[in-house]
Amino acid sequence: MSAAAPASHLHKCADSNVAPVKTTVHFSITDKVGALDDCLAAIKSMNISLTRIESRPSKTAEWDYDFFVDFNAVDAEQVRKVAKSLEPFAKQVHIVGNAGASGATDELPESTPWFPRKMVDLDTFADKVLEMGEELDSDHPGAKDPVYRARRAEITKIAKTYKTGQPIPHVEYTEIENQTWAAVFNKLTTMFPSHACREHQHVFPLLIQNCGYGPQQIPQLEVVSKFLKDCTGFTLRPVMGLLTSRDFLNGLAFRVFHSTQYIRHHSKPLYTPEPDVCHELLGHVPLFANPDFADFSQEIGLASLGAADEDIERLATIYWFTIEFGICRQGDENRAYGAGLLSSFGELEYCLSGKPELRPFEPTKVAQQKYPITEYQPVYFVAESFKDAQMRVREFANSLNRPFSVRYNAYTESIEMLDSK
Ligand code: HBI
Ligand code: FE
Repeated sequence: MSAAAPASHLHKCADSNVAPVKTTVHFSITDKVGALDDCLAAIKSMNISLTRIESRPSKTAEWDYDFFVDFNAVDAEQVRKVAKSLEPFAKQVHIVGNAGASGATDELPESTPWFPRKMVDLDTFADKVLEMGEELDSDHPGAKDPVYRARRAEITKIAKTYKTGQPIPHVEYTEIENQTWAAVFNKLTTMFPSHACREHQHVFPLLIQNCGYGPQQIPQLEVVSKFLKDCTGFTLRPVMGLLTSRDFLNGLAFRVFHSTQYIRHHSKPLYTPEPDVCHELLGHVPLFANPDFADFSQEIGLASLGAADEDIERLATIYWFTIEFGICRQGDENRAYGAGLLSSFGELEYCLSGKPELRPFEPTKVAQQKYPITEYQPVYFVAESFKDAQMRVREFANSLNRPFSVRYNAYTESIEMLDSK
């Protein structure tokens, strides 16, 4: 296993369907007195407690209004009833939620897996991590170290309670933690000049100047997040551990990158079976400061909103072969831009050694590629540029079947749904 290559649990991406079913009903009404009253009365008569109601001027027909009504449904039957009760009063009733997935989909109006519409909706991901900090796999170097586990619990508590808009709390890293960071930092920085893409190398000195990068101590996520915000509008958000592919990719639609804040175990500084702060800060962060890469990443995120499970799997595979293990063409050389490569001493060397197979980046092919998670990749995909890769992903996203298209409004930090494409 390469150092800092993300772990074997990354492919477990199925969201579990647990009651209550988080649901958003989306409908439009014409500008007619009492139209909304009728709709809400219909819902109210069913004794459902709503968690949020929002209205917006419609994006499609000039004088219509779009409504977004959130509630926790007890089951698919209840969602169906709500949708039915609205039909006489509303146009285009659309369900966003997982109730349809559990069966009888044909009786429901068009149903789409739930997705965040506003940045604050990302707060709901916090307690849905796949692997908890406290329960490390038995092959994790820190599994039998109670001090390490307690320390992780302390750090992941920050992510558990973090809310959108707050500064990311400062972590006072210990001497041992800073030494682990130094070992990784010193090793990798010797390789960047000959192996990292020019975008990574361009930003790295700025991170040293502005964000406290260096061998002395682990930089603070808050400082790094502010820097990225200035560069591309990307921000970091602390996360307890691995999210489902769906949640993780959805974050990218808002230019939010979920970042761990804890560090690998000190017994094996050049190895980690999962993402840690070294992987995030040395691998991912420098690229998110690049505007084209930021656009590319958000494109994958937007494609993941409300996507079917199979499409999430495809997009996660594209994510894997680009943002984690991507190589790009620069002049007459190949260089690494994937964070899994840039944070792994061994694989960074290997991927450009001429041994593995390199293929051109074509999303439809990449999306079908199987990959090992615990060893070096046998095949890598080479992008011509981030702009080119973004255009290809956009084309790929358009080929996925979704009954609406989405657009991110940076002013309101929310997703606009455009009916049909
Ligand atoms: N969760 N916190 C976190 N960090 C990741 O890098 C990550 C994840 N979940 C899934 C994932 N990466 C990818 O492998 C794809 O499944 C999207
Ligand atoms: Fe990663």
